[in-house]
Amino acid sequence: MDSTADIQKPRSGITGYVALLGRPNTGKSTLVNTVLNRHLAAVSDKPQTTRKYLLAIYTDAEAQILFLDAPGVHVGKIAIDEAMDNSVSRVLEDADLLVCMVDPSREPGEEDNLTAQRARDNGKPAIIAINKVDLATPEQIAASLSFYREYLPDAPCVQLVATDLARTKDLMAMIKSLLPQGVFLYEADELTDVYERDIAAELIREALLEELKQEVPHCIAVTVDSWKTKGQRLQIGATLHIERENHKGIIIGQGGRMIKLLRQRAAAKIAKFCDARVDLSLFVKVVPDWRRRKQFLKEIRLMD
Ligand SMILES: Nc1nc2c(ncn2[C@@H]2O[C@H](COP(=O)(O)OP(=O)(O)OP(=O)(O)O)[C@@H](O)[C@H]2O)c(=O)[nH]1
Ligand SMILES: [Mg+2]
Repeated sequence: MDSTADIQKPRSGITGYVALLGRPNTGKSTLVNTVLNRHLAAVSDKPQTTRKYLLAIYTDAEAQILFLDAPGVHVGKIAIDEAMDNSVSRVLEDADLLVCMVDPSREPGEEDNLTAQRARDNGKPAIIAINKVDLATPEQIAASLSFYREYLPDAPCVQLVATDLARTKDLMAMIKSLLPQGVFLYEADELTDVYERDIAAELIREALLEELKQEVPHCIAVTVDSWKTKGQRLQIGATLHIERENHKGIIIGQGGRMIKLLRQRAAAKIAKFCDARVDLSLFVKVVPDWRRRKQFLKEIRLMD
C-alpha cells in the first residue's frame, strides 16, 4: 500500500540549482544545515571552512531545491586557493539562481567586491541575502545592501538569520518564487550525492577548526582511509595530513591530550550524523607544503 503511494507521489514541482556565494564566514554552510535540519556541512567561526562545493538537497511538498554550498570567495595565490576558486566557478556554472550571502557585521571589503563582481559577470538571476542581521545595526545592513546593489541593481534583497530556521523562511520563499518547474532529480530522503565517508572527513575538519588555534587547522587535510561496519559499530580510520613536522606536537598535545580530544569530538559528530556508534582512529602524516601541491590536491579530490 505504502510503496504504491510512494510511487504515485508527484515527482516534479519547483526545482533548480541554487549557488550559495559569498566571502568566507558569511553563513552559507550554516544556512544549508538549518534548512535541511541536519549537520551536513562543516561550519566554524574561522574563514575558509568549506574547501569544496557540496550539494545539499532540500525537498518539501512543492519544491526540490538543490543548494550548491561553495567555498568562500577570497584572494589567494597558492594551489589550494586555485582549487577553491575552481569550486566557486563550477557552482556558478551549474546554478540556475545565485544567492549572494552577505555579512553586514563586517564592513564590505575586497572579498565582497570579488563576490559581487562574479555574480554580476555570471549574469544569472541573483538574490542579495543579508545574513547575521541579529549581529548588525540597521546602518550596517543598509551599507552592505547599497554596496551589493551597485553591482546587482535588479536583484531582490532579503534579510535572514541562518542559525534560526524561522528567520530563513523569507529567503526560502524568495528562492521558490524565482526557480522554474521541473522534474525532481533526487528522492525526497536524499540529502546529498557525497559519500558518508567524505562527510565524515569534513566533520573531522570541523573538530580541528574548533579545537586548534590560528592557522594550524587551515594547514591540515583530512582523508578517511578505512570504513568498516562491525555489528552496531562503525570503525573509521582517518589521516590528518600536516604541512610541517613542528605541527605534530601541537596536534598530539602533551601526553596525547589534544589528539584524544580531537578524536572524541570528531567521533561524536560522526556518530550523530550516521546515527551509529563510532570508533575513530586518527593518524598524523607530514606532507610538506601540501597546499601548494596540485598533484596532492588531486589525489585527495580537492582539485579536479
Ligand atoms: N549570529 C549569527 N551567526 C551566524 C549566522 N549565520 C552563521 N553564523 C555563524 O557564522 C560562522 C560562519 O558560518 P559558516 O556557515 O561556516 O560560514 P560560510 O559562509 O560557510 O564560511 P566559508 O565556508 O568559510 O566560506 C559560524 O560561526 C556560524 O555559527 C547568523 O545568522 N547569526
Ligand atoms: Mg562554508
